Amino acid sequence: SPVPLQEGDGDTIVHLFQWNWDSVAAECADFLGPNGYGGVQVSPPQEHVVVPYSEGGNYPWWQDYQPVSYRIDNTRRGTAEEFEDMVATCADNGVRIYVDAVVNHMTGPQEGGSVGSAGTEWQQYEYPDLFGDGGAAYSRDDFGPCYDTIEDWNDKWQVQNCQLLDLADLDTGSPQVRARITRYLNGLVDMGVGGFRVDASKHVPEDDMGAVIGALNEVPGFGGAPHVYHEVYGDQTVPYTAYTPYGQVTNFDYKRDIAAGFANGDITGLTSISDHGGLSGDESVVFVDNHDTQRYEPTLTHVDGDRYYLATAFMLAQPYGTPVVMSSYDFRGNETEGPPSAPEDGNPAGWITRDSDCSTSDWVCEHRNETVSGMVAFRNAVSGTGLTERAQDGTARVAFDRGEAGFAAFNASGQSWELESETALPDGTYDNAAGPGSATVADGRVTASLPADGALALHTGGECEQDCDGGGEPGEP
Ligand code: LAG
Ligand code: CA
Repeated sequence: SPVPLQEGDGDTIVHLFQWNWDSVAAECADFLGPNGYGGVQVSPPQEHVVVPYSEGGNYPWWQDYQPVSYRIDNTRRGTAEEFEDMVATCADNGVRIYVDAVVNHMTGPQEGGSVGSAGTEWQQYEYPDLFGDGGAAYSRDDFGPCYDTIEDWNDKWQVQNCQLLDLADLDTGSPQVRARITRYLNGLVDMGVGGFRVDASKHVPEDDMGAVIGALNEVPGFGGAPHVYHEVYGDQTVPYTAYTPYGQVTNFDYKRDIAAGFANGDITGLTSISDHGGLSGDESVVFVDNHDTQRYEPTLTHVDGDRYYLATAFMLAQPYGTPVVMSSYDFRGNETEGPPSAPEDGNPAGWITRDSDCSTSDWVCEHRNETVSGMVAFRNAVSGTGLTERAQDGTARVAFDRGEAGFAAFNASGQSWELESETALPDGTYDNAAGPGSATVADGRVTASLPADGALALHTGGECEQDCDGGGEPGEP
């Protein structure tokens, strides 16, 4: 059965939303590997529809969620060769690639069909060449049994068999359909892809999902089964736990709790909760926002600045769940807007994604924020330890130990916090992994001043050797 990354590996995943393959590869080598990230969730790699116009959006990002075939060459993010190079380069740097696997459906109607990104001609319910070798197709009988839109979301049969957003719903009960999905996924695994974020899992009947996941090969290099997490908006009709036999699940209850808690300065309850949505931490993938919520329910995103990064730091500091850090491009308020594209580069249609560049405002690069990347190191240093709460002040301030390996404090308020707390961290002076400055532990106590919306995070291995980066708050006792 699928296993999460082993303890001691970095377990933090970053979703490099819409990054092209060359840019992901470069980021693995330049930043992610050296900073202790364990994985990258990439956008769907299979051939997709091309939608040249849509309510002001330019080739919307959501093209990728409408597969036309399972060919991985010539998507908006690059060629098959570039994809394979990326997987290898990331693996060399200890970073797993997680593919966003769209297996519930193919395309919407898109006004009667068209040509996909790799040139495949398609109609809704007719996809003539799934692997580019002329050997496998989907036709109308591979879909259904329901060909209508999901209308009653309280009816589990409809949710799993009818059409999400009018997208042609695959008959995943069919052995032939399962075999094709499995061929697609195992082709990626054999290439070294280390895991999957399964799109719209809730819309695939559990037994069908179990059959597909159970047929996955072992990952060369990393070893073991791929690490799988399912996208499930758990509710009373289809609970999260329906999918926990087949991997982890995206815990939207945790997301709501942490995003609202930090937005409202009400965070002290977040340290003690070991159950969000009826899931244990081992069963959960956790996040503050994702590519959908930052558009459709943006409680807390990079747009909110320090408070958002503080929430992300908290998620990384605490032990519940496997964290996914969102990394966005700036869609400037237009939720359909595609990623920055490069019509000039041998790309007449204009939908090939430009290389990511964190020094421009087009790419937000939340994962490079110093608080976030520092907390990835903190998380790796305290891996396997429990959480012991050490201090609270009102509802917006809390501090805790992670075993004897780390101490972290969070101030989700607009005023600075003069903190004095007990800690099990050994005496010494430590760099602040969550921001500028350093702090000293003496006689089992830490004293520091946390600025508004600031955090302090100290860990073993982060002792100041000769000079800490000095000055700056939070600072010396
Ligand atoms: C997901 N998880 O279960 C993705 O996280 C989410 O981003 C996907 O929706 C969805 N499931 C289907 O894979 C995205 C956009 C939708 C878009 C859809 C297909 O949020 O807006 O739908 O991808 O491209 C678009 C239009 C719809 C239309 C549909 C079919 O917005 O109005 O019905 O295409 O033509
Ligand atoms: Ca389905």
